[in-house]
Amino acid sequence: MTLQACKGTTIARIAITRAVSRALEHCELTHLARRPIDLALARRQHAAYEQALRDAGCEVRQLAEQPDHPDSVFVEDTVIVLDEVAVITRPGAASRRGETPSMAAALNGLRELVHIEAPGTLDGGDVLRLDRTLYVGASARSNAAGITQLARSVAPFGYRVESVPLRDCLHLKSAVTRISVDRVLLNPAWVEARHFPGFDVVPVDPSEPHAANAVLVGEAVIYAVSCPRTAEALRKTGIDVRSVDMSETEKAEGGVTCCSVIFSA
Ligand code: CIR
Repeated sequence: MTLQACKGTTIARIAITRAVSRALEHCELTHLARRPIDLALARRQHAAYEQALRDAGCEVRQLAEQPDHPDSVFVEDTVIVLDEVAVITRPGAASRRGETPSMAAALNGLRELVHIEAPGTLDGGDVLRLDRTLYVGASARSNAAGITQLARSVAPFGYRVESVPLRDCLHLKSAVTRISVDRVLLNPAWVEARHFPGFDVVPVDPSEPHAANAVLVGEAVIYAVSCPRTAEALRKTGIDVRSVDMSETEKAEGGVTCCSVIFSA
């Protein structure tokens, strides 16, 4: 599938997702209390999310359900895909390490693969790519050894890695994501704006701490309905916000970015 992207180039995009695990209710939780999850609703919402990806121009490739891996719908954490290479992570939560082999298999033939090795840990949710810089959240999930291994893996391709301190949130992309060619959406209570020079910073509405997580596809921004005030503010600045209801995966501490891995074909 192709789409007309900004600046007149035609880009084909693949979005890898994974069917929601029947074990989702047994997910890892760090900052939230456990609440009942409606699995059937989670699956319907996930299907609508995949449709939003298609509507934004992605070819969606859904990986098979992993019944024994509660958090496996959150594919973002298992890999960082760049144009030149894919880095298969070693997730910080031991319960999630069995999610990576099938992601590696899905990318085989599409990218050269490298792997984060023990004692390194790295979650893809901590890696925010802004052009040739990979900002990595120094979170409880991504350790110094993992960040160093990432830096070594991508340096030959001209990427720089910057470690970014965080507070009170799970991943860097809980706190900041890109919403246009020159803007990032950011929660100043969780990460400092000064780490992202060269980008205009749009703060979340203070009443919506989880509002900094957005998926940019071309010029469309896929965004959770749970953050209506920030969504309205983004729309007022001309951003094409595409709302999706993620209430059930949000109970598992997932946002919109973590349910897909998007890259150029
Ligand atoms: C976890 O704690 O690993 C999952 N319950 C949530 C992961 C969300 N991933 C992400 O934001 N990248």
